[in-house]
Amino acid sequence: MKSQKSLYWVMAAAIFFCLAVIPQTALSEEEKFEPLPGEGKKCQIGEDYSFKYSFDKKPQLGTAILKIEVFDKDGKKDTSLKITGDSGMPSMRGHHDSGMIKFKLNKNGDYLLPVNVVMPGEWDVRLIFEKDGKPVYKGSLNFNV
Ligand SMILES: [Cu+2]
Repeated sequence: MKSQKSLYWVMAAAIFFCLAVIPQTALSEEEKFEPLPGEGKKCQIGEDYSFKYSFDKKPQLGTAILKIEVFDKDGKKDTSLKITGDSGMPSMRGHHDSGMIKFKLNKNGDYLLPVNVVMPGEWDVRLIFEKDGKPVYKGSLNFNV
């Protein structure tokens, strides 16, 4: 009798989790990434920072290098943030996603991430900017190949 009752609660909790918790977290994760205005355009991160992104060449099949430059309030280049990026195809989530990969800094203070484009279509890169271990900005950029 007692085990039946606890089984009921386990089932109820499982159903609740599937119906309520999973779709909400999936949805809010997707919503949190702000669409970026475009290559070379300035994006504001709160009051203190801004950034812009560009590709080394028009993305095509193969590896494209995504470059991000971060600036402080005074317009000086800043390298104190940590940036990670997850590239993939929005229409084929889970098929080619790279997972979150950390950008590498070059000598000029540019943040660089190789993006592996393996098929034609619409691609996106979802970006997370962190300052002192805390996320300060989430944005996503799209491009077509
Ligand atoms: Cu694909």
